[in-house]
Amino acid sequence: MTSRLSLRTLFAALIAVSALSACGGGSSAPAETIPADAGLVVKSVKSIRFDASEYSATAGEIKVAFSNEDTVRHTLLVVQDGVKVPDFKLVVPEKGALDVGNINLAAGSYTLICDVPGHQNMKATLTVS
Ligand SMILES: [Cu+2]
Repeated sequence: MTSRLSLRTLFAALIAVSALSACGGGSSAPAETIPADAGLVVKSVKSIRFDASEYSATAGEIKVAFSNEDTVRHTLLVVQDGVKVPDFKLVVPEKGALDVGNINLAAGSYTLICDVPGHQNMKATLTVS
């Protein structure tokens, strides 16, 4: 009787724990707010990837917001024809982090990358028009 009861209690506790972790609880700071006037919003998400494979933006000065919904550090750089756009790098060190920066881009096709070692799968196309 006693052992059966404790097993049941243990089971209930396990369910409670898994429900908690499913909610993503445990991150310390609440996610910062993405600016409403951002011209490009990129999120890093679970499994070391961006939240989309293609993004688009309007040529000129673009406010880029980069958020982290993953649990490891990510960066965001813009590359054109194999050359990084200078003086632009956004960094989100942990879950819930947000970095915002401006970049001036002419119309064209660009690649978004994360330069953290081992994250070479993080690639997306940015079409600026
Ligand atoms: Cu990354």
